[in-house]
Amino acid sequence: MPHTNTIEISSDQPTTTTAMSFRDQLHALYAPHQKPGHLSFTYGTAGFRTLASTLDSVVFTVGILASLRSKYLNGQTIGIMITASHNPPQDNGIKLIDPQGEMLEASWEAYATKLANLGTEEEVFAEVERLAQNLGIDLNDGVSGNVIIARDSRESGLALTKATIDGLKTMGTKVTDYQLLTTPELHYLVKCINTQGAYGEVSEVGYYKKLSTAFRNIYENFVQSDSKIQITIDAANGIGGPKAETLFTEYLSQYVDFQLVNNQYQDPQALNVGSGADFVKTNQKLPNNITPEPLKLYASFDGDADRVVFYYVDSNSVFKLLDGDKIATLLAGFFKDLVSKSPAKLSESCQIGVVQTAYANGSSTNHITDVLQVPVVCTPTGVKHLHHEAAKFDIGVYFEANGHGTVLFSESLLSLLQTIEPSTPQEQRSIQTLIEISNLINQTVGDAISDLLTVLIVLSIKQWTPDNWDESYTDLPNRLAKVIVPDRHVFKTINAERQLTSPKGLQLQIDDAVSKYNGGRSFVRASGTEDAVRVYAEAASKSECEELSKEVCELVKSSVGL
Ligand code: G16
Repeated sequence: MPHTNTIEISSDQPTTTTAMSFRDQLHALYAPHQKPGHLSFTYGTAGFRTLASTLDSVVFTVGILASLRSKYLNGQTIGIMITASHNPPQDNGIKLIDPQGEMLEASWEAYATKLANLGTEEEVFAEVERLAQNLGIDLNDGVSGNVIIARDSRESGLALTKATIDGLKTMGTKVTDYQLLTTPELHYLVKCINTQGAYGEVSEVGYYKKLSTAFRNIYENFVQSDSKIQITIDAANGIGGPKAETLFTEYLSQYVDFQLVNNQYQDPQALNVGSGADFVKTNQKLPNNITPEPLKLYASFDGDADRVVFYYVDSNSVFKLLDGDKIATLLAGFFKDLVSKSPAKLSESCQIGVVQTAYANGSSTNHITDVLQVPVVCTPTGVKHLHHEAAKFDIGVYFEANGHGTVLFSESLLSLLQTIEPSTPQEQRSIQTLIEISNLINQTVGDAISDLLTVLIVLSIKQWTPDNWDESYTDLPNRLAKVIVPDRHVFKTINAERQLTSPKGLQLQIDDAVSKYNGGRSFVRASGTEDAVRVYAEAASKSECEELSKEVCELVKSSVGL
């Protein structure tokens, strides 16, 4: 039986005593985790991410930083996820989760980068003392921080977890190792712990129960169908597979007929290979091992199940992608409708907004602003940026085109929903649906499993087939390419990553190229998770889009002498 639904807690006790000082503990633990001299690291789009074999020293320092962060926040629990998400099997990474389940506060990313690049024990000690002093943290108060840690299914995950725990031990931090989880499950648990269970029960079972209860309540009250929902999921051979299997088998089998493909999570070499959300979105084609039936819905997760894309083949067997933009438009339209059918006190005050990045297809942005008449905000890539913008709305829908995203409900809206009096059955229905969806969607971070359930339930309520969903607007042909350059950090951007300021002159050349193509748009930015520069292009026709993409890729290469 695969390791699926149980959380194993290796220790809920302090991993070490606080009797020894930080200096002594660091001295005792540092030597095996010294940084190799020739390497340098940056806290990128989603934490540190690179070849797993180079990450030991980094995760050790992240353990120290997480301890400081927890102490700084008066002992609130911080999450540490060991994952490289969509990256290939040989990579790994680490990211920190703040107390409400959100990504690490941006100002601390610089501290993380600084610590990760120090080469000696003395330097690490001095930097930690300096940080502690600047931040008002008492290293010798005998009060330990609190951290929970988990990992995806990568081969390197266990060793990196141990190295991280060594970093935590230097400060006597209490750590609970939840072992194999999806990234969003860990975000959920962090929030549950810090809200003393108000967000949900502090366990993986609690996560399944929260999602499945909301799904069941909506299905039983608002879905009119005699047949079960059908879905096939490509799990990218990652940890989302066994988790989805548990949820659907043990909690939702009455409502959903599911099929899992690419579910070999115990074979780490298969992770994300020919499968998964990134493969499907980037190549705009089916993953391995799916033989599609026309007009049936399929979904792909990524390696740690924090993003999802959908697709189907039409009656002419043409592949059609339903990506993050399509999810955003589906949900924004659904909420707009529900809010308009709510009591006036709610419909007149509730601000709905959508947050996208430069990768959003131009047609989706037009559809949201012109047809749905919902405001759109554009941020740089990275859920950490989108999340903060979405929190400014009462219902903030945020999705990156690659399938990362969720919906945030403001506290004021949630309390209004609890107290407002409906005067018609339709108003009652709208209020109830909004309440249940706020429980169904994982508001801490984009979550492939929770997003999947939300999309399935919305489609069922609307009685929409995949092509009904797809019809709302037509994507402009688009292409996302990668260019490998000697140093991607020379590519610097402004204006939510839509314009380059470096290399000098390149933006003008791109603008020139774009102006030649009907409906053309293109931008270039350095990836924060892979050693590559990403080139996005869209244009009115497929052939123009391909040409524009090629032209801009060539410009990128020649700008760095390739
Ligand atoms: C991470 C981030 C996403 C981002 C993606 C690609 O996703 O969480 O917000 O869109 O990286 O980023 P970049 O273009 O900078 O490489 P994941 O799924 O890899 O954790």
